[in-house]
Amino acid sequence: MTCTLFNLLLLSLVLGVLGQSQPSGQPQPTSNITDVKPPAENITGALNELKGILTRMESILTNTSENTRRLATAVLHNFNCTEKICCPYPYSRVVDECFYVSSISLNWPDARQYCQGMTGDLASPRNLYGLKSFIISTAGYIKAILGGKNNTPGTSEWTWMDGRPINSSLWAFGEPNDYSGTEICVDIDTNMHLMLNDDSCLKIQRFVCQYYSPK
Ligand SMILES: [Ca+2]
Repeated sequence: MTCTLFNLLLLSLVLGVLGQSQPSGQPQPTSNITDVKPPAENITGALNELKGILTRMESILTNTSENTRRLATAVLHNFNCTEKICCPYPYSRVVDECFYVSSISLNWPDARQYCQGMTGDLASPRNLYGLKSFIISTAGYIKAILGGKNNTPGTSEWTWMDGRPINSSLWAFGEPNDYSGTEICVDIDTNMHLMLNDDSCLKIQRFVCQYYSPK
C-alpha cells in the first residue's frame, strides 16, 4: 500500500513537471520575419571569411603586378631595349645608349656620313666610361673617332654632336693640344684613363656611331 502511494505521488510529480515544460497544445504565436535576427557570431564569421578573401585577392594582384613587371623587363632586355630606348641591329645597348664600333676606318666627315646612313650619328656619349668599356670588350684597345668637334677653332668650345659641352676633365694629359694646327675633331684612346684627344679630321681611324630613337 505504501509502495502504491509512493508510485502515485511520483507519477503526479512527473506529470506536473511535464505540464510546465511543454505547451498545453495551444498553437504558439508565429514571430514576424523582421524579428528574426542572425546570431552575432555568424556575422563575425562571415566578415572574417570576407576579409580573408580580400587579403588573398590583394596578394594575387600584387604578385600579378610584379610578374608583369618582370616579364616586361625580360622582353625589353631580350629585344636589346631599356624603358628609354631600343637599340636596333647592329647597335648594342650600353647603359641607356646605343653604340656601334666600326670595323672599317674612315676620316671624320666620312665616318659621320656612314653613321648617319645607319640612322645615327657619330657618338656623343653621356656615359663615356661605359662606351670605353664597350669598345675595349668588342674591339680591344684602339683609337676611334667620336662625335666631338671644335666648331670655333682656336677656342675651347668643344661640343658633342648633340650640342652638349665636352667635360674638360675627360681630356687625356696635355690635350687638347692642337698638335698639327688642324686638330678640331675628337677621338678616344681606350689605352688612356683620361681618354679624349683632339685630332685632325682627315685622320683615318675606326669610329663609333650612336643610334638615337625617333622622337
Ligand atoms: Ca691632340
